[in-house]
Amino acid sequence: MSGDVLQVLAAGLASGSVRVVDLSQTLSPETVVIGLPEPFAPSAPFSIETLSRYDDKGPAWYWNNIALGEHTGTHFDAPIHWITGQGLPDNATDTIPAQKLMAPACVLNFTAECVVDPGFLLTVPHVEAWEAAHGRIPAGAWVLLRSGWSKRTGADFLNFGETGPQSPGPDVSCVRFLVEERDVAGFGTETVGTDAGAAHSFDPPFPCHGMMHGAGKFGLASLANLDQLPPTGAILITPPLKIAGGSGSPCRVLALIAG
Ligand code: 23J
Ligand code: MN
Repeated sequence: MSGDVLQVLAAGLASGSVRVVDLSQTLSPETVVIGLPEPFAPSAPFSIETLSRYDDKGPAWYWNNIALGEHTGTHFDAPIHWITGQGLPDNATDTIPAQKLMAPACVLNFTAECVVDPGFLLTVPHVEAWEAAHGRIPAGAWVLLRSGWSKRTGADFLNFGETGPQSPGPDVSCVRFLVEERDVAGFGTETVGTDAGAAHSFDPPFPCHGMMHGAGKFGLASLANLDQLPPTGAILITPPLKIAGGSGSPCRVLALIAG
């Protein structure tokens, strides 16, 4: 049975009827990292230094040293990232079961709303309206907020205003609903982190980190190409690097889509 499924998948990949969509941003020293206010520790930007490039440091080989924060660019948030998830079993990048790193995705498109309001908050009624059109979010599925944010570059990506960063994300009730009523795999977003830019002022603050990770659920940040995904039916492949005790890692997020 499962052999048939994989044969169908292999044939689909070979013929192109199953397509692989890359949901990752390119990592470079220009990759914008989250900016936390003092006294919080800043995350290092991505840096890269050539060791050798077919030269006297290595005549036949090219390679680089890289350095980066775990939460840089397109990345995966593990439950241990937040204090609420610190005591959970299998909560870090090296211990999350591999079986949990492939799951279906529901893509909620609120791009138009985010153009009008860059601080757009996803609410339970928004999710219910999406479900009325596309069906109930199944347990174990990713919920991805498609906002168009990945098209932003430079300062517009963090979008700092007078009250702090302005960027879309879920409100407190929506996160609680997705965790408690839908038992999602996690929440994914095109923005720098899973929480809305204004989430520092929510009650509780940073609900998408606190409540998702407290329930053993994951996050995906700085996703791209969500406009290439159907509302339902895509399968995401989201393995973080196997960092011992890691809180997350840059991730080459891939989506399989049919048709
Ligand atoms: C640390 C502190 C606050 C936030 C974050 C990290 C992230 O968004 C992240 O990348 O997990 S909001
Ligand atoms: Mn993160």
